[in-house]
Amino acid sequence: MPQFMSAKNEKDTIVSLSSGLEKSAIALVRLSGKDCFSIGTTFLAPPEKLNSMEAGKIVRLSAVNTDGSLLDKVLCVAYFAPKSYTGENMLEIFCHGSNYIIRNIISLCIKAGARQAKAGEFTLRAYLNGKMDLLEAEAINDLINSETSAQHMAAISQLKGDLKDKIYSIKKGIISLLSEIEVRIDDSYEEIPDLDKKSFFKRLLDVKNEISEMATSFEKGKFIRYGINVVICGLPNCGKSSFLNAIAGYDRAIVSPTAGTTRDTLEESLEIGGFRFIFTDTAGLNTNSSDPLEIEGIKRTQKAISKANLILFLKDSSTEEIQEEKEAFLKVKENKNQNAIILTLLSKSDLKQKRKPNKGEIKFSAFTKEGIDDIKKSLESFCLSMPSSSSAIITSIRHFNCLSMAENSLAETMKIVETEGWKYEILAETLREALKSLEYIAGETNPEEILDEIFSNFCVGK
Ligand SMILES: Nc1nc2c(ncn2[C@@H]2O[C@H](COP(=O)(O)OP(=O)(O)OP(=O)(O)O)[C@@H](O)[C@H]2O)c(=O)[nH]1
Ligand SMILES: [Mg+2]
Repeated sequence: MPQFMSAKNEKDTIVSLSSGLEKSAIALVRLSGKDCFSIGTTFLAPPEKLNSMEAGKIVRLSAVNTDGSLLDKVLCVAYFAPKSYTGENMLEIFCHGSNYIIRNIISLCIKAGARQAKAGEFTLRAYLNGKMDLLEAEAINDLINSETSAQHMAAISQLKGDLKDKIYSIKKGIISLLSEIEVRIDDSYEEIPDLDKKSFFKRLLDVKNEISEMATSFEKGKFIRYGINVVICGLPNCGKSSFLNAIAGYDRAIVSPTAGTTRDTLEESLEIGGFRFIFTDTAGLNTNSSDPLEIEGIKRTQKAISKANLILFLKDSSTEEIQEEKEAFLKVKENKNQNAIILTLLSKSDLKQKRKPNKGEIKFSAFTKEGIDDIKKSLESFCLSMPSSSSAIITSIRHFNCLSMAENSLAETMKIVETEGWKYEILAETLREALKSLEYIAGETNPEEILDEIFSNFCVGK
């Protein structure tokens, strides 16, 4: 359980709408805190029925305005501390989903002494009351925000404890190393045999590699969380906007036979193979343009290219290769992010062909849709090829940073051994640092301001 539990674990009873903000058939208003039942009795009738509620059982009640008029017929469920989501007393009120009713129920709760919950405050209380660790709390938020199957899978895996188990086993490895060092720090333990330095160093390296492998899975985890930025580029009129429309399955972008149709960048987000791809259609790379609008468009194209993870460079297969195309391709290579990959696509395969695809190039037609599925498969394999051998993929920058810190501490430990020899006190110190970084991940120790930052990203009502 976190060390600073009491200060932030206020006595306030909090209230919030926990269901969606859209008008709906049913809405859920939740109260958490020791006074939630006494607050309920001020407007839920009959109060005797509320007072005799059993845990987890549904009870029908009437929500009554201050003037005694009926506001709504509601269903309520009570939970008693510590057996609830937050670990506190909780009252759930299922009312009809009118904004008017929701607003009034919340304001009746507030009049009776409750306070509007802050973002993530229910889950923060659950964490502070030891109902879940930080990894589970974050997984719940990820689950709520998941939109693709990869995001959902990563959140479920974290909720199930895959990441926690992995961290726990790594920590066990470090603790075992640390204990071997600590026991030898005090000279009075003379009967302890010498440290098997070779085996110790090997185990240290193994643990470091394990952490490093986990941290590397963030390469893929980033794509799962934020999506993959794909830029569609090439010479004017090569069929970029038509490709976007073909892959999106509807007329997203304007297409015309006039070169220079697209000026501004245009985005479309699609789920392919469980991953989210954010496609950006761009202005054609006309290196000879003198039109200020087109020049501005090309500037935006270059900017999009520099931010992309994947670049689709389109070549019109119904035309011969020209010098401008070679130059444009070189510009793209110069501008792209170091890790970004370029995939060359030959467009307009339904027309009379003036060139054949080189190795790795895929030909397609936006008209007949030939090749579109192959391109989708290729995009999918781009994600699957990302390193992530461990089942627990890191999708959070916070976890990645903690792992990197732990890895650095172990690297430091090894460096000390190599440069200064077996200085047990210093080695123990760096090993402890590594442990501390790993403890931050599940929130075994965590400064309060970090918690504020984590939970403020939650939705209100969770
Ligand atoms: N036959 C055939 N024509 C295509 C295909 N794709 C695009 N075109 C035609 O090529 C012309 C240019 O298409 P766009 O999709 O606007 O090309 P673009 O690269 O976006 O052009 P800019 O935005 O001007 O740079 C239009 O007349 C399209 O109908 C295709 O697969 N087959
Ligand atoms: Mg276009």
